[in-house]
Amino acid sequence: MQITVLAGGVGGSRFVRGVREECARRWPDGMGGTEASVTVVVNTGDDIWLAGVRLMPDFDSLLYSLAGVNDTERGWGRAGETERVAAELREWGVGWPWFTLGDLDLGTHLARTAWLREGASLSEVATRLQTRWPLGVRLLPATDTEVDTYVEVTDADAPGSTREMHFQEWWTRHRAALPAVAFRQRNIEVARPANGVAEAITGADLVLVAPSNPVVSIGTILAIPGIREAIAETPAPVVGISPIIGGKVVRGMADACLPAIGVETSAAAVGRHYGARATGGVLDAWLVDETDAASVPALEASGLLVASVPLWMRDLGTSAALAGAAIDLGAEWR
Ligand code: GDP
Ligand code: FO1
Ligand code: CA
Repeated sequence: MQITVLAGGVGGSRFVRGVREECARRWPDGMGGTEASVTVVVNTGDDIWLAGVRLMPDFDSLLYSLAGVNDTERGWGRAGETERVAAELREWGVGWPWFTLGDLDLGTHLARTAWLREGASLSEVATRLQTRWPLGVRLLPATDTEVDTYVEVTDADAPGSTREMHFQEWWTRHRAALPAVAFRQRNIEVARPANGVAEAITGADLVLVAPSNPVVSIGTILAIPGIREAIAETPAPVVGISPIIGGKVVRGMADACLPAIGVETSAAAVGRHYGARATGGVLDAWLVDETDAASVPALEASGLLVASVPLWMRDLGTSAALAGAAIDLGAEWR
């Protein structure tokens, strides 16, 4: 069984941990692992050069979380982190005072940057980073091209005009509170899927769209030329999981992104936005929460196979149950 998941950071890592767990239960290899192979196509739109190092927030969230070395409270970075270097960088005025580069985390950024400077591609760097811990899944950056996201916001100082800032400044400094007019991924038009990404989609038995931010995580992956084509082509069922429950984002601030693309914060609106593959969209099936069951008939009329199940990933058990529901829905579609 080959499963390919499109994913962002926090929602993505909770879900992928569930997929890994459920695969080990359904397809055990007898050694506590799984015979299923899971590939995760990871959003790179949040990436940034800061203080001379390359950050990959969503990739690192998945890496640390699957390795079990993540800070579960903050949702990003390493457990047991210290911030001595960050304090020094602030004294030097390097980086952003509102953005913390932890000491352990900086080790990752330095290693990644060193390899990039030696000429390795981003996907080669990603492979090296994964050799440190047995993750049980393969992480692939969606593209090797730098496609950092910039946010166009209304300018409070100059009414009627707008200005642009890096997604990380908007997200962490302004906590996504400045109204976003548009999200732009630089150079996305010349980007290509990284080595193995298109094949992971066209060669899969099941493609899952994680309950990740539909605009700046999944939206970025889908905007890379070649990815939608691979999704259109794959014989595998494509099953998405709503990141919205009862009209609210479960964690995070994705609701600050949806208005910029004209999509309402609801499971039904996001499902319609992704659309049915039969009509040029990316999904065959869509999982909504039990509390959104009333939206099922209308969504089914739009050509999607829809089921309602508990979508809250509170712990490994609930994440694995959600992964199981997605696998079952894919099997039903066939
Ligand atoms: P980010 O890159 O760290 O912002 O994380 P993602 O893009 O992977 O996911 C963010 C989305 O995950 C948010 O829109 C949340 O609504 C969603 N999310 C977080 N926890 C849960 C959960 O337990 N269940 C569901 N269905 N969605 C979740
Ligand atoms: N998020 C914050 O809110 N504040 C930070 O200082 C911060 C630092 C940081 C450093 C490395 C990294 O990989 C992620 C970091 N994040 C921080 C999380 C990140 O800004 C966002 O949550 C994601 O990019 C959205 O997915
Ligand atoms: Ca992200």
